[in-house]
Amino acid sequence: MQKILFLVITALLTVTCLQAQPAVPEFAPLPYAFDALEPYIDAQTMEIHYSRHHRAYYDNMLKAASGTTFLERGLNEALAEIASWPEALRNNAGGHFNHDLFWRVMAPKAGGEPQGKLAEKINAAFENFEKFKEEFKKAATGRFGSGWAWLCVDTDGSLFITSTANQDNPLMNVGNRKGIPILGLDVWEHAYYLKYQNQRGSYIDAFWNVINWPEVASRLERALAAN
Ligand code: MN3
Repeated sequence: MQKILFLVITALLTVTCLQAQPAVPEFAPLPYAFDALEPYIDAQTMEIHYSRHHRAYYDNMLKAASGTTFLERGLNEALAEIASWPEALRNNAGGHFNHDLFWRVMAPKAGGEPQGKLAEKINAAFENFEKFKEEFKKAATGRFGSGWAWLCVDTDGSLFITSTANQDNPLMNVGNRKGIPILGLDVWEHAYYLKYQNQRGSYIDAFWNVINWPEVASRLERALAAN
């Protein structure tokens, strides 16, 4: 009887494991050429940043996640409970998520100003677009050392700006203000040093010329639907 029970349980576990295939995130292609964001972000920085830095975070995330259930429910869910996972996952899964977002919220021939609901929410939170830019720059320049500046959606649907250290992000339960990031700026030196050297402020000013506002607006819609 015990043996039959054991066989049934083993069979059930096998079926369950086969069904629950881990959702391995992809290392998506850069949505434009390395030189597409010139002169604001130079081709050499883009190539090294995407092919080496981002690639290393991605590969190391898979390595650290292998043999664990980390990726099974999806990357966003995993990041939301990152405090209970090893440091290597926090750094590398964070690094992968952050860079994947970063490439997509930029585009060639972009910039300008946000439109529609996104513009309304920016005005509601920061008074106007210029004041939003000032506050975002303050967050990005004020982040000591390496990290990110973010525009996020709060649980009530309003927008706020925050910054995180290293490869943390506002999805993580690690003590920063939680929210759904819809725009992010990488302020690690590897993101700007070749072109801007120590002038982080000039790099932040250049960022406004490459922001893909329609993409940020569609991330706002998804965040509102998920809240
Ligand atoms: Mn980076």
